[in-house]
Amino acid sequence: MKMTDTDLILNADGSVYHLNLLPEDLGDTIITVGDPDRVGQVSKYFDRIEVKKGKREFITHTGYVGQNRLSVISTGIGTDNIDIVLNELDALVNIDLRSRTVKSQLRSLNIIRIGTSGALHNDIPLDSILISTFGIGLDPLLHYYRKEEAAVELELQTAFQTHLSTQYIHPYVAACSDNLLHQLAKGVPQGITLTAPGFYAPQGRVTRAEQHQTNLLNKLCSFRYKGMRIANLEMETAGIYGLAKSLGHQAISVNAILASRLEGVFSKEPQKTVEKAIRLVLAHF
Ligand code: R1P
Repeated sequence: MKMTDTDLILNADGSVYHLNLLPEDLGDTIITVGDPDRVGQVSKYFDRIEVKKGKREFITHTGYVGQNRLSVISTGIGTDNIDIVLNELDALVNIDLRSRTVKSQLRSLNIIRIGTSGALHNDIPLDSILISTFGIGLDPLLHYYRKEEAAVELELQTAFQTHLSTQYIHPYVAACSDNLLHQLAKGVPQGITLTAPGFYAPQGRVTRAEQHQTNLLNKLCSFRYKGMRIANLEMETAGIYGLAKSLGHQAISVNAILASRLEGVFSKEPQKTVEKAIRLVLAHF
């Protein structure tokens, strides 16, 4: 397979179009964050920083924690940006950018999201950390890619589609990487994360606009499947899990719980909670 100049756009220095990175700029583990300002919040823990590059909302710092070379990259908000970030990350490791052909030896990246999120149940404490076992996507990103569907993903998808009972939404389901879950999740609460294609109505927030799903929050809360429930809401996890799986990478999402949606309460110390999530992840390197 050969990519054309428009399939895979490269900048004048040979870097990938949006991330503005060359293959050697990338570490072995990738931490994604939504907020470009969070990149420095992560890289301040690096023993040394070798690369600082960026374009638009995609800021990258690459450096070392001990012997481990890590890159932290901001994705901005939403799975439309995840489409760009994951495909360009994959191109950096799995496509020969000179010949524009797929390499014979493919690499599988470890991708760890450190993001913010709102809890759907009162027993998930504000300012706690939660790891996503599955992402349920209400966004359309994975309708454009094929991935291998595990039986549990298909069952969960069918159960949730039936529960939603609407023609407007077509959810997809993608699981986290078992390896990364095993590495990171010891002692950390876990749950299903719902990825929404917007912040307001798509996450059941009241706005002045009339909405199709007037009872969305309660509907999401009441979903149960084989003892599992939706724990939290955000805007990237399902896209990261689905596209990572489609491209052969490993992904996990670590959520700082900044809101209790049922109580309508927002964290008084969001930066401290995000910092807690960052330290939890970096403690593994
Ligand atoms: C919305 O405010 C943003 O915050 C959450 C959502 O997923 C969305 O990107 O995550 P981040 O703080 O990682 O951006």
